[in-house]
Amino acid sequence: MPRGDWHRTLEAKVRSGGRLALEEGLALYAEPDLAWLGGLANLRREQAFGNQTTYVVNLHLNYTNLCVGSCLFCAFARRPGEPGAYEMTLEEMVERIGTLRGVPGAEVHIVGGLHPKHPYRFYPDLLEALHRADPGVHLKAFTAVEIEHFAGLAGRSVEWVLEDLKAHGLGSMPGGGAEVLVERIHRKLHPTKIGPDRWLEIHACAHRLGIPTSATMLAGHIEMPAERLEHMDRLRQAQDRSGGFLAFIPLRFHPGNTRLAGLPLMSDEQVLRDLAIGRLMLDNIPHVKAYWVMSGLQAAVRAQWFGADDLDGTVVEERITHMAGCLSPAGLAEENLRRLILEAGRQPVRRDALYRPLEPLPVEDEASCASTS
Ligand code: V47
Repeated sequence: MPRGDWHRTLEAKVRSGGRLALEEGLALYAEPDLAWLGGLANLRREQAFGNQTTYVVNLHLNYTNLCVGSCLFCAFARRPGEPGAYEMTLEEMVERIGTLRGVPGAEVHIVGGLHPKHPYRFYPDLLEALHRADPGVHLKAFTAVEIEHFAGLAGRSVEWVLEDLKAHGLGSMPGGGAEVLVERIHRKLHPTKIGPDRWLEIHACAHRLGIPTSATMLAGHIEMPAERLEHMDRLRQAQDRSGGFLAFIPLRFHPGNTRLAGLPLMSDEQVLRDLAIGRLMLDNIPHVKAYWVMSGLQAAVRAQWFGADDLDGTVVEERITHMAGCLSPAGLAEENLRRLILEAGRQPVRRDALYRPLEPLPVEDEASCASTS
């Protein structure tokens, strides 16, 4: 079909809310007109969210980098005693969460390595201590990879672990650890960690228990466009069954200090392409989030015209990507995050951890826009 006709067919499909076929998604990876692709994704984005871009006031708490895993793409993990190894104490974590006190809709995003020594009880105790310190803060914690590790420690099922963590304050789960949901990538990059089927099973289990989650895709290493599409297809099918994914977040791989350090950093254009195709293929996942830490600030501004309706977040002190040579700031003050949205010509709207808009903000809160960096 001539390109003009193909463009018009896809535009009509998107306008009428039709579902894109996998071959159409694959062809979009080869589409030379990136601006047209952005416009197509923007159609879908604006149908649902108009001119608003939401963001969350949050704190990423990477509580330890001690890890028994050995993923090729990771610059964060350390063995005990290795230079750069660290772990936060419970008191330090409680102190950090104190910075969010009284901030409406605030979220703490807790992810760490697979610690070699902590017993299972450490994790519900951690959630309970944080919840007790500030019951108003939403606890978004532990990737499916960590949950599988905890189940091994407890000698219980994943379902038991998730129920127990929920009873101790778990509000939702982040989408990390998915990497690319393709067996070839699992075998090559993270064979000692759970693979695609198990990652999806754990998220399905969380959804059955009423724990919403998000889904990431780590792109820019050894994966092929067809594998990115396979990843999106598996997520789309899983979401048709459970409906529990709140957001899709494509992540830009940072090769520094990893065993893939020879690879180049993916271009901004590729970042935007993943966001746009994610928005178009994942018609059943409501939000597409640009994670400015990994995308970079400039791409995060442009992302808002390539399908992204949300920016994560104030963050405060991200470590996983910074240990891999990432040059973005570690966190952003809320006013600077809002500026990234205004710079894109969008309207900033603070949301809570479940993506519910909170604006208009109370006057005194707007005036003091949480200063986190
Ligand atoms: O799971 C690891 C990835 C993820 C590197 O759910 C790397 O809302 C780039 O999952 N370069 C953690 N990425 C971050 C994450 C996340 C971030 C923001 C929001 C949400 C959400 C989730 O980072 C890991 C892994 O896939 N990662 N190493 C690296 N060198």
